[in-house]
Amino acid sequence: MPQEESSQDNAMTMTGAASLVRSLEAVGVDTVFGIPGGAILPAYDPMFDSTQIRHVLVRHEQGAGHAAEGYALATGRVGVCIATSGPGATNLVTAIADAHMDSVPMVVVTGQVASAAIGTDAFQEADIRGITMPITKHNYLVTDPAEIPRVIAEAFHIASTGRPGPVLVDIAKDTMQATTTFRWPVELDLPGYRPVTKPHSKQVREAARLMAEAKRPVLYVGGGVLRARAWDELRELAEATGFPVVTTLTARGAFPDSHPQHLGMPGMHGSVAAVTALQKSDLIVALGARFDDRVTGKLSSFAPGASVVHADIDPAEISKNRTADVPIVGDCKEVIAELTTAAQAEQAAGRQTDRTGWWRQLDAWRERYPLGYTSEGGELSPQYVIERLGQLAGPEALYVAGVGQHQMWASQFISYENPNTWLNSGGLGTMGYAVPAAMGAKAGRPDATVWAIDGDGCFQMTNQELATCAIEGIPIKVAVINNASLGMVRQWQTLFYEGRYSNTDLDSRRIPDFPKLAEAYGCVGLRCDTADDVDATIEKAMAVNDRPVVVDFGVHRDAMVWPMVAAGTSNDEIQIARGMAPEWDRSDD
Ligand SMILES: Cc1ncc(C[n+]2csc(CCOP(=O)(O)OP(=O)(O)O)c2C)c(N)n1
Ligand SMILES: [Mg+2]
Repeated sequence: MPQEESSQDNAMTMTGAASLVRSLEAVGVDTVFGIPGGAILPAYDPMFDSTQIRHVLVRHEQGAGHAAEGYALATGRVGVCIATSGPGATNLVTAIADAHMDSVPMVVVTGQVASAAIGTDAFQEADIRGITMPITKHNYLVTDPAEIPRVIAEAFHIASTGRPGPVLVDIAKDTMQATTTFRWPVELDLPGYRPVTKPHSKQVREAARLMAEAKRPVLYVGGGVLRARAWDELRELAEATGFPVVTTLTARGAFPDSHPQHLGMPGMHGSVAAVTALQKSDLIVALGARFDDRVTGKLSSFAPGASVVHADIDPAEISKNRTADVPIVGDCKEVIAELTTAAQAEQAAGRQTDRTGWWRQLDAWRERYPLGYTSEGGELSPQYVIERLGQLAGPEALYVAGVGQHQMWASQFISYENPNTWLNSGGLGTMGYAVPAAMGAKAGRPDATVWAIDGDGCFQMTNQELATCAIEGIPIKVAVINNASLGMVRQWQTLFYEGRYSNTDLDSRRIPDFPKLAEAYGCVGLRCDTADDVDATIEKAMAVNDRPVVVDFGVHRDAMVWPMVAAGTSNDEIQIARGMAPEWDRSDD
């Protein structure tokens, strides 16, 4: 980030709009996703001339927002989306909330009505700053064109440092039309914003002491480890301590699934070993995780015997849900590296605890209760489709899920070996995330194979971005796991509403015809309804690289996601199938 004093020499006279585009270029933006309209129109004119910035014209602003998220997660850079005032801006709200919940670095640029008209209910006026106040990390309303370079520099700095998140820059139309002076670099002066990255050494030592003594420890790894790009450090810590690792829905890929110390995903649809390891642990080392209700189940009964070391860059997360015995504020990359050093020092001083009994117990749980599924009635199993997709596309591909049963199966049945290969909407649970997020990921990483794994319900929320993908040359692949229903909601109706399927039947085997819809959008459309055809169909889809492909997999609608901890109940109540709890040995307790 440029920090030097500006010199008069590089001051140039131009419009606010040109200053905006120059500023975006100066922070290194190469791709933006958006749709123009009246209030943002001045910015679109100089953008037309930019040789550095590729503008991807989406079909709905929500698509621009999720595409910016996908771009950010796939590349590690800040994602950028742009929209006009009023409805353009409000269409971005879901994606902004999504990025906020999952700590995705994103800068959102919106046009605002002319400054004199603000507050008059002018045409297409919406107080987008007010609307997004609780779902942005920071936001700006710019009415002075001279501020544009500084605001853009700050927005990118704030979005990408500390705990990442979305930053909104709303710029009045007349501010973009006015003449101003563009100066770069700008000096960043943010006295109220200094994220603590370096952990307190006393806290690290205290954590290492607890770690050395623990008999039943677990490393509880959250998405913060990916945001901090701390996967190498995590592996070193895990191997130095020999602790078991669980990775949450947002952290899948932070630690290789094939690693012998990996117990899988904790939480509502986590593995028995991961859920139970946390539950029975005597020490939880939480790294960039936030004790989300989908992980803890009923909070008061979560891991009753565990002490907690909680490391996070955001002090507000620490002791928010579960009291931390050792709070550590800092960047996970630094914290984890220091924890490893401190843990090794404990070992060198001879302070070690024998954990063979704990590992015997963990191994027994995972051997006895591996993830699995049964094929029902000869119909295609959704889990089988997803498992084969993961095996055929391999661990270098990127997988982007929608929200629902297919998302949980994609998290469970694909083996993630590499960081940032699994993208999904964890915190907000946004149906419609997959297609546009996959588009953004593929735009950012054109050489990678990008598979969206979507539900038939989710797909119908944002599939219009297939037109964008086809026209802009962004050849994503989409596997629609078509159970003709809002499957996850249907599962809850099966379990908790006596099978009364109120408004969850989509009838989407008939309408719309997804392969035909794909063809209409300039994509290749394929269909597969039997297990025997799965491999050949995936291979056919893999062979298409000049345009997007959509595969409609017609699957069994009664397949359910297991294991499951019903919402609001204790993790002790985990079920491995309907009405079936694991059989705990007496010695387990
Ligand atoms: C925007 C939005 N609306 C509603 C929901 C509630 N919801 C969660 S999962 C789900 C069903 C998703 O259906 P589908 O995409 O077909 O996936 P499936 O569960 O069948 O795999 C619904 C309606 C949501 N998460 N997001
Ligand atoms: Mg469905």
